[in-house]
Amino acid sequence: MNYQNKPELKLWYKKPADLYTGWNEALPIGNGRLGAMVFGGVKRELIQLNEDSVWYGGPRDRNNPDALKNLPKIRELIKNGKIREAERLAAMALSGVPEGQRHYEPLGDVYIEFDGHDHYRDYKRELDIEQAVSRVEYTVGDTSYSREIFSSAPHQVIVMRIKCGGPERISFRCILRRARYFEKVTPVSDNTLVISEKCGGEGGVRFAFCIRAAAEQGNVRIIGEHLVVEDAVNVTLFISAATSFRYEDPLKTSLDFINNAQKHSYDELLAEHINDYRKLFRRVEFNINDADSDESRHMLPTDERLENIRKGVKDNELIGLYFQFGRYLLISCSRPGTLPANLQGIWNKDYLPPWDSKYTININAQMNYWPAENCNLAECHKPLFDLIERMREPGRRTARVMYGCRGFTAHHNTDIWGDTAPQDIYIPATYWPMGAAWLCLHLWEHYDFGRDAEFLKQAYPVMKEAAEFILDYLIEDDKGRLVTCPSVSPENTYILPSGESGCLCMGPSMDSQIIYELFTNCINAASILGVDDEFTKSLKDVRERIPRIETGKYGQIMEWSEDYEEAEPGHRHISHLFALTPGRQITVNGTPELAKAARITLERRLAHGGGHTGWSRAWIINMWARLQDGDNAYENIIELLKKSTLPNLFDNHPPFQIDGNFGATAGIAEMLLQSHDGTIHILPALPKAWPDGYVKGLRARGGFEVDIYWENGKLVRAKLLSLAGNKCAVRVQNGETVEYQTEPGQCIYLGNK
Ligand code: FUC
Repeated sequence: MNYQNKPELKLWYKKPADLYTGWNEALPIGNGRLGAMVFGGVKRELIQLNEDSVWYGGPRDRNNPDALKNLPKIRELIKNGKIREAERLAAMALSGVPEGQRHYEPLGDVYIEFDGHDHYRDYKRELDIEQAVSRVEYTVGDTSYSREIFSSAPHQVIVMRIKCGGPERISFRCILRRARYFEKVTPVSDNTLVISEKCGGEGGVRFAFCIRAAAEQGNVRIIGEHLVVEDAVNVTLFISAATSFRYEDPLKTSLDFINNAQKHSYDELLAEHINDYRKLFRRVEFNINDADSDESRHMLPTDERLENIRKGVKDNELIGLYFQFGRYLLISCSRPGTLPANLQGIWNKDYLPPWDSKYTININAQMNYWPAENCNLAECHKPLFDLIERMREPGRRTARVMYGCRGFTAHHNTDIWGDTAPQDIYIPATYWPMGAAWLCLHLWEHYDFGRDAEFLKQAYPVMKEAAEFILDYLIEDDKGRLVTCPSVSPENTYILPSGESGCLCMGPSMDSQIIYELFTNCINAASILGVDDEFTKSLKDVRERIPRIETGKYGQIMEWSEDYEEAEPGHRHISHLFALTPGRQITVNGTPELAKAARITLERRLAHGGGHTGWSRAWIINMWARLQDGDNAYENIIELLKKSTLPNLFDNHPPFQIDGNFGATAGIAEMLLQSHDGTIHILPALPKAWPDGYVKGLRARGGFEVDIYWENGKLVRAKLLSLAGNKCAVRVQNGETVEYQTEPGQCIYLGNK
């Protein structure tokens, strides 16, 4: 295979995205904090903007003051099988007051109206994910026009360059909009417009967003609320924003961002941007040789290639693009110092978005970060750790006020302020106190991949606090096991032998599996740091008493601590397979019987229509990968592309939700390399559909970077770079495992060098 022959990493289209209906065709750019959807309109361009900290309203204490006194009663009702009554009381006594957290909002819109441009030809727009630059080009008469736009992390501005070549010049007018949620647009100089407002509700952030035009030749002025450019040759637009979440004076800060950017030439800004982005992006390469695919696919725009997949055309290269697009998105919406990727990353057009475009932490926010470590973007994981830190104080309060427990807790959602009180009055999801515990597993994963002892020192007390809550929250069931109560198996319903159905329960399997992971991580962390012998002893004792993973009447992994019938056997959540992934308790090599039961569970879910949301399908890809079944993993990638992928390659819940993008990217990496069971497993789930290919720069736990080359479905060579100097056990396709002791910087070669 020719390793030099790399496919172009571009999404491209022959038509603009429709301004009114085409948000799912528009192309996302972002620097972690400041994002935009670029429509590429010819006569009318729309840049729909987001800034990650523009949220409605301030922090609140929503802990239910009646929770603690009703908790014993709710527990008793559940123990006695009076589920309906327990749920009725929980809805009043355990819900947050008020029931909802804060929501994310758009920053605003920039509309650009070009003069002339009625008839155009040779149109093309693209998103180059090797550069993180979006471009539009077309011709009007004898003049060619082009636009280039990117969101610069080094300069914290969005920069758009508009150029023309030919007899005509560039003339347009710009307006700023924010639906009905703004007071006015203000000119602050003869080339700059500003919206500077407060974002609703008590304690909401103050924000500003600005646009400035700089033209070569021609002129720039302001008429009314329009920024007007006439007869220019080249124009550079600068868009910036800031909020009081980070800056005391958002308007001054946004203007400073533009002033500072303007000290550089456009070419410098572009070069710095590309350079900064590539430091992250270029760490991983993935290429599947597509010899048997139809070569003419290269001539087709991305949306048509996606359509072809729906018709059954094979296009591995599009899968490669989709994988890298996931990495592109994470770099573009989650950088050190930004907020973590929410349900839509940073890209949201609605003032009241689906599920508030916040953080759902019973799978979705976690899934967003599954590719961070294995796909070599560890620093993009950091915003999640900042959020966990922000949740600590509110989470302590929730633990104490609602449950009388130590430590910190959170339920199935959180928001910009780290709100930890329950969200919604929705029985299948709301009364689930495991959010903080699950999030804290990410701290260990970050350590385990990178092995930075300093990081572990800071992370351990947070993990410990999450564990302390669990120690206090657990109660004994009638078999003497220690279980969470009340809780739910997100977001499924069970049927009791009496025919009564319910959600509230004692010890759903997922909770016990999360607890097992959390306690194990704490025990390992404490031992590495040489602290807390007494505490870890109590964790070990309790870990012995939580329910084991059990199989039920269908041979499946039980979803609850009793073998209840599921009301929806095809439910999108497959929470009881947490132990398979992202957890590590079920492994093909370590627990083959449980792995078999996990397969039955998965097949049962799929047979009943499971995987119908994008993220659910992405989870399933990861599950098949962990079951070392590459062909089924591949089939589910195809299903994801067929059924849950929008023209701009955004994942479709529906509507757009970014978790499926990230989950699938992580899953593809897991097909090629795994390291969760104490070994580094090379090509654990290679599908027949990918006979030849290579991947470079994936990360394995223990501080390793791995390059893998394969042909005819067999490993040809692999290189493992040891960054932390740990020992490792490497397993190859025939199951053979070889152990190595390494020095930092040392490379291990398998096969041909
Ligand atoms: C959970 C899921 C839904 C959706 C929402 C944001 O409640 O069950 O499918 O992803 O989060």
